[in-house]
This record gives sequence, C-alpha cells and structure tokens, in this order.
Amino acid sequence: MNLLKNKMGKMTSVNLSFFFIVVLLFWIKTYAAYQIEFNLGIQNAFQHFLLFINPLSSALLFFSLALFWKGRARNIAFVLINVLLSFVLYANIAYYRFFNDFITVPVLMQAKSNAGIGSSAMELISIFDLFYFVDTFIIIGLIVMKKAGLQEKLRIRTVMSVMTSAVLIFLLNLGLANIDRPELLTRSFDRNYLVKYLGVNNFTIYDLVQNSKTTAKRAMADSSEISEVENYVKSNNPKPNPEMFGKAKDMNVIYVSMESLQTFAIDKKVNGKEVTPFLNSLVKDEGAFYFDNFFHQTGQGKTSDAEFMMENSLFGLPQGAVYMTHAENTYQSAPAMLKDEGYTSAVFHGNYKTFWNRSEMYRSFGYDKFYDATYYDMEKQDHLVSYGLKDKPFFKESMPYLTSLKQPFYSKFLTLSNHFPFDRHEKDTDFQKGTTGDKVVDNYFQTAHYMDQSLEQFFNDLKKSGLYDNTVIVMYGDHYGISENHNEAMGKVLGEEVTDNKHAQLQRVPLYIRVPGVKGEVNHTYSSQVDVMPTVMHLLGQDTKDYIHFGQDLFAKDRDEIVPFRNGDVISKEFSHVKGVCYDNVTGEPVQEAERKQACQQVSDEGTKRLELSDKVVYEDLLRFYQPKDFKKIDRNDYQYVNPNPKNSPNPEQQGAEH
Ligand code: GP9
Ligand code: MN
Repeated sequence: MNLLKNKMGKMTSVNLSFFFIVVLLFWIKTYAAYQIEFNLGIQNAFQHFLLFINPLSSALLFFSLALFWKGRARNIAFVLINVLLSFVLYANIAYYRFFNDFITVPVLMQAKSNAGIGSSAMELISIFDLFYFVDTFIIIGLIVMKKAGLQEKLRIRTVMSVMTSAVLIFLLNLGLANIDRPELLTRSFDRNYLVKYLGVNNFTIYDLVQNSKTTAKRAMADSSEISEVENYVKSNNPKPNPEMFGKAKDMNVIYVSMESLQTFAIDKKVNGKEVTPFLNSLVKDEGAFYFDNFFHQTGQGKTSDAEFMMENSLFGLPQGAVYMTHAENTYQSAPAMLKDEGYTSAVFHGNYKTFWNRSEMYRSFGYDKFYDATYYDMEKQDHLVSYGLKDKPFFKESMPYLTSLKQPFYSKFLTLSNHFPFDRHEKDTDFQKGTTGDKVVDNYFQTAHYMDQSLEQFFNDLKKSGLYDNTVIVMYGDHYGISENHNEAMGKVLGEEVTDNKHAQLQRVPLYIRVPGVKGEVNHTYSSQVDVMPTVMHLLGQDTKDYIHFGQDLFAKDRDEIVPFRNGDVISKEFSHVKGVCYDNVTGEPVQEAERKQACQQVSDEGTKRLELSDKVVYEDLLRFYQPKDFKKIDRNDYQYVNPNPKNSPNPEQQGAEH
C-alpha cells in the first residue's frame, strides 16, 4: 500500500514537474516582455515585485486546464494553451508599439477602425520577435524528445488544488496591488496601471468580464425604453433666456478644467494674500459671469466625470468611471452637436491619452483632435508634476496648436498643477503655503495660486493672439481637492467646524463664463456641472430641446435649482438633503416642520430620479435609439488620436504617481 502511495506521489510530482516548467517558461517570458516592450512606470521595489509575480496566477490557472487530460492530449493542450497565451501577449506587444496602449475587447470588435495600423504593421514586427514564442519551441522540443515526463491521469483533487493556488496567488497579488493603489479595480484609472499591477492576462480577463457585463445590460434594452426618459427630459427643460440666446453665435469656445479648485479658495486670503487674485478680478475687469452656488457632481471618475457631465449633460456613474466602462456608447455631446455649424473640436492635456481612457471616449464624442502629452515638451523635470505638465508650460506650449485650429473651434484645456498632493511648485511661485499644519491643505493654496497665475498668462496670450474677443471662455473647478480626511484643517481655514452639511456645501466649485460683448455678474442660482452644456449651446444659438439631457440652462428664468450628487445627497435652493438629514439652507439647521420635511423629501426624490434616468441612458446605451433633429450621428471609426510626430513616449510616471 505504502509502495503504491509512494509511487503515486512520485508520479504526481513527475507529472507536475513538466507543468511547472511550462508555467515557469511562460512566466519568465512575460516578465521579460514587460521589461523590454512596455513602459509601465515602475516607481519602487514593491511595484517591481508586483510586476514580477503578476504573470504567475494566470499562467498557473490556464496551464492547469491541460491537467484534466493525460498522455499526448495533455501535451497538445500545453502547446495550444501556450500558443494562445503567447499570441495574446504578442498581439499586445505589437499593438502597444503603435498605440502605446493595450488591446481591449472593443478594439478587437472594431478591428476595422484600426485599419490605419495595417500599412505600418510590418514595421511593428521583427524577426527578433520570435523570442516571444521561444518557450513554445522549447515545450514542443521537450515533448518531441520525450522529456515531458510521465503523463498519467491526475486526481481531480490535485488539479483543483493547483487551480485554487492560482486563485489564491491572484488574490494575494490583488491585495498587495490595492495597498499600493487603492480601488484599483473599481476606479481603474488607466489600462497601464492594471497591467502594471495585475498583468496582461489578468487585465484581459478583467476586460472581458467588464465588457460582458456592459454588453448584457445593453443587449436587454430596446428602443421603447428611451420614451420614458424623453418624456421626463422634455417636461423638465426650461426655456432658454431670450436675452442670452445666440449671444455668442459662431464664436469659438474654450473650456478650462481647473483641477481640484473649490469655491472656498475664491476670494480667500492666506498669509494676507489672495489665493486666486486673477479669478477674483474676472467679473469686474473682464465682465465674466461667476456662479457662486455651482457644484461638482463627480464620482470615482473625477476629472473625467466632470468632463462627461459638462459636455453631455448626463451624470457620471455611481461606481467606476463612465469613461472607462462606457466609452463605446452612442453619445450626442457638445463637440458633435456643433459639427454641422462648422466647428473644429480639440482637447489639450499635459498627460497621456490612455489616462481615463480619454482617447476612446473622445472618439465617441467626435473630437477632431486630441493634443496629449506627446505634443508637449516633457523633458524638463522642473516642468513636470505627478500627473504631467505644469499649467504654465502647458498653456504656453498649447498656444501654437490652438491658433492653428480652423475657426470657429470648440476646445477644452485640462489643467494639472493643482492636483493632490499639491506639491512641487515651491520654485514656481513666491506664494507662501498655508499654516494649518496639514500638509495637503497648506500646499493646496500654493498650487491653486500657481494655477491662477497660469490662467492669467493664458488670458494674456489669448488677447495677444486676437482670439479673446471672439471666444467664449468657460472655466470650472472639476471636483473637490480637499477630501473629508482634512476636515480638521479645513475647520481652521474656514473658522468653523466642518460638519456633514458643511462638507456637502464645500462641494461648490467655481464656474466662470465670459462672453465677449456681454457684461457678466455674480449669479447665485443653485446649479451644477450638468447645466453647462445647454447653457453654452444656447449662447451659441443652438437649441437643445431635442436632446436627451439632464441639466437646465443657467440663464433660464424658471430653473428648478436641484443639484443631485452621486453619494445620494441632494441640494436645492432651499434645502440640503445630506446623509439622510434635511437641512435648511438659511439656518444650516435640520428642518423640523413636517410640511417642509416633506417638501425637502420631494426635492431629494426628484434629484434621485434624474440620476436614475441618466444611469439608464448610459448603462443601456439608449442614445443609440434616439435621433435628435438635425444631428449627424458620430461614427467612432472616423476618429483616432495617433500623434505622427510624438515628442516623447508615454511615461506613466507622469500618469498619476500618487492619488
Ligand atoms: C489626469 C488628470 C487628473 O489626466 O485628469 O485626474 P483626476 O485624478 O483629477 O481625475
Ligand atoms: Mn481632476
């Protein structure tokens, strides 16, 4: 009996030793490919360790499938699995050489759109690439030379324990990755990150799961579902203000996303000096409109959520970033709406195009051009900050691109300097940091001040270029910069305790709209990011009544002033429904009277309804069933953002080192 057991044990180990050789070879090869081919921005030993271990779990799992067979069949399975995995890896390598990105399911589905790669495909592959199949040859060689060991049938339990170890190793990998980069899978900022932390294979699995979820929801929907949304939207769309409608007809548009800028910084003095003197002067000196009860409504998609709301008047999603999960949807966004009017559209950003999956989402929006970091000088170290190019060089280097655009243009500038952790600007400004003792809050004022200066520089350059008098400028704070973790320091800044309600009120972000020839003022309407698209369209003389959107023109007379947030809070002109409690906006105290409580509840329900309907539009991709009058549907295949003369290649160190 013992003899038999020993024999069995020996057989198992012999059987598995070839399996381990196969796994090991693929593991080493993948790791080598990471080092040679991909620029994943490894910043420390811990990340390096994760990069090293990340091919293991999926290699174990996939090759263990072969263990269900015995003899020749198993050997053939080893070879086939190896060929399949090697092919996935190599396809990513070739794709990355051209696009600096990894293959996703939608990319495969739309192979046609990558036709541009066809002609240069031969330049992307080389004879040395046979290296990426070297393990396949070794495995075949070992089998042919009968060095593959005994191929007895393994007990199911043995195979299952190999698979379980694969899953456990994956969970360990994921756990460690989450220590370095919290919310890796829920927020999934960038494909580079997922590959860096989890590996090409696990990324492919993640992408497949994500896509099947999206596809299932989309497949269940039909064209009848849009009518409920359409009815709601049409009955909640106040008439544009005739005094403002068409006031900026045929003018250019420039949006500026002011990174992490919150309203509390406006008109604020630190160490006796204004934090944002330039922005503070805009209403008086430049005739801009300033909205002081304007709120951001972003969720996990941060900057990208803000962009999405500003240009589509739809909400971001309750979980994850809509840019990452629903970039292939049909949208009817501002750049596309203006196409018929002869507008050229462009985005400017000192980070790389994969961040927030922008290069995919912009195709759905129909953006003509995307000037990402490859268009800027990213060599000077003192011009760089965690997420890319600092704002002053960013605006400076953007000017020639901007002035070369065919007019009228619709453009967007995404700033970066004022991003968490708000550092590395000591040498760029003489503005002194705050004194609360909380590093994040203290730094914030310095980087916000630097951004303010960069905006002044940009305005001056616009004036010099002659664009200023013919361009509507919309500048908005994208989301909060100071999180709840800093309530204590914020209490010192504001001179009052930061309660739940106060924190909700702090989600105000500044919004400026400057329309040449129109005298602006401070506007107190309760409003939010979804309201900007109809406002700007109406200024340009474009009606939005045929479009599915959830915002209301900021200049309209009968707005209902309801601001829903992704965390479930809803703020209106009269009430703030925060964490389930209803506060009176005048006293800041909880509402007591039953009747008013009910009114507050109604406001909250109304806000929630908007979020739900908007989510339905996005999850079920309902705009594919909807055709606004005079709107020409966007074909994503017409858009692609490949810089023919890149000044640099993506360096993920400038893709969000910290968060
Ligand atoms: C990076 C920039 C910052 O490209 O948009 O992203 P955020 O973390 O603010 O969303
Ligand atoms: Mn941001």
